Amino acid sequence: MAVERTFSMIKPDATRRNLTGAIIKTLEEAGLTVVASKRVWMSRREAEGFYAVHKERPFFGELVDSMSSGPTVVQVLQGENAIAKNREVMGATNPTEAAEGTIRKQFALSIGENSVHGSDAPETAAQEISYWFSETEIVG
Ligand code: DAT
Ligand code: MG
Repeated sequence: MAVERTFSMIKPDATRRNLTGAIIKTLEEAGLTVVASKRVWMSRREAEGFYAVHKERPFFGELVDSMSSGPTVVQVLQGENAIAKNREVMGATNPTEAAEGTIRKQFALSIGENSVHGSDAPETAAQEISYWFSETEIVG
């Protein structure tokens, strides 16, 4: 296994319920280190750009509305196998299918308001990190 970086986001449904600390605690307990972090209230345009891969999906409008509805915390996580590890700790997209102890099982409200985002592969991790952070903002 190699030390990797991945992109993570705490979504508006979670910041609104004051779950930022609880989510970061779960990530840290899984061995992931926060090496960059900032609070961002994204515009609709930023949300559309970030989720462009989903633009043809029926839920795209709802997704953009929800992601631009309040503050998010965007972060870079670092650790052994960080991309897969973060996906594991997040749990399945649909919280009813998420495993016990995962962030989505504990905190998600629905498939749309599922509290966290995490990159799914090395290419998307690199793209998503550079969408929100410059190299100088990442302190490993
Ligand atoms: P993930 O966030 O687990 O990578 P994804 O990339 O398939 O899942 O979808 C991105 C986000 O879009 C997801 O976190 C919540 C929203 N979404 C996905 N499927 C949805 C659906 N059927 N209805 C409403 N929102 C959905
Ligand atoms: Mg995804």
